[in-house]
Amino acid sequence: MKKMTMYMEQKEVKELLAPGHRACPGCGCALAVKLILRETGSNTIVVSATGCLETFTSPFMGSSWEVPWIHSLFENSPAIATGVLAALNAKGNPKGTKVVVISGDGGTYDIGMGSLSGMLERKDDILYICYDNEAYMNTGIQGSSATPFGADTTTTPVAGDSFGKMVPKKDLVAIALAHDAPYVATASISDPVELCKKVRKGIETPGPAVLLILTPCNLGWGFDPSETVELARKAVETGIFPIVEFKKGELISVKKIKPVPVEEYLKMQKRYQHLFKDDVFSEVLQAIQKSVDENILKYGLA
Ligand SMILES: Cc1ncc(C[n+]2csc(CCOP(=O)(O)OP(=O)(O)O)c2C)c(N)n1
Ligand code: SF4
Repeated sequence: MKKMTMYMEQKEVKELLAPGHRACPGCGCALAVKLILRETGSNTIVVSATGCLETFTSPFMGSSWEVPWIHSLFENSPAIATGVLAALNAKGNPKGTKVVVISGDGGTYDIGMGSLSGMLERKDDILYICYDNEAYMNTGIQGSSATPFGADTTTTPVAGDSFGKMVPKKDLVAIALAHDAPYVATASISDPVELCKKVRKGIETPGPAVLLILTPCNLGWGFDPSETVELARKAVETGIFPIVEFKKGELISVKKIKPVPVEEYLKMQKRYQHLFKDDVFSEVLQAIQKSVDENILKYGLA
């Protein structure tokens, strides 16, 4: 806490996500975006795809955005951002305005993946941020390809032979690295100082940067709104959400942990409750712990 206060004291904090928006209490995404905008400052144009963020910040006749903001289609926020950047550059971009995309995991891992791939290939100087709540929350908690193995959603239900999501989450970090993105990192709302530093680095890196932020959703994951930050912290401490940072393809930092069993994280959420109700799911639990152990080894987290 002391660390955060010191960091915040160094800068003038002007909230660029105005209060009064319609996010659920305890929404991890709302907290993340507030932090992101503190770091980007007002000389920024934000593009957001359809999703919870767009919906809760822009009800008809209102907006919580204190920066220029464009709502794109669900599938094309990176392409829109490229157009905004091209327009800025055509006018010489005299103020050095930055372009930032903030999209959900459905908009990123699934429907906008082709558009993101194009943006990364073009080497556009854009910071792409995915707020990852691990499902399509705005339309009723449908599973996305960011939904983790074993999680219960409305389209990966626990019924019959199904134990929830039956395939693992896609690896967005690996996908971004495969495009030679010069800056690729993950962050958690449980460490706002680090999150803000990574936003800054992403903005300052010439060319495209990709930042993946885990943003717990109390409605979709099933937990008390007071536990949002604690849950985000537990995701990091177990190793299920590794905090890593790559520059020009090289791993330059990881957040070291003393790993706690992943069950401590899973048990906090209703979307995993079925795994603890019947021994038949013990193999699923073991498989989740095994994949977490692989993360820990892969990145040298412990
Ligand atoms: C082409 C298209 N398909 C489907 C939709 C319906 N839709 C609107 S928001 C949304 C879910 C967005 O999910 P995500 O990107 O994960 O953001 P979240 O709602 O979780 O914040 C969907 C499916 C749409 N708007 N456009
Ligand atoms: S459904 Fe989830 S992501 Fe959407 S506003 Fe509520 S808490 Fe936030």
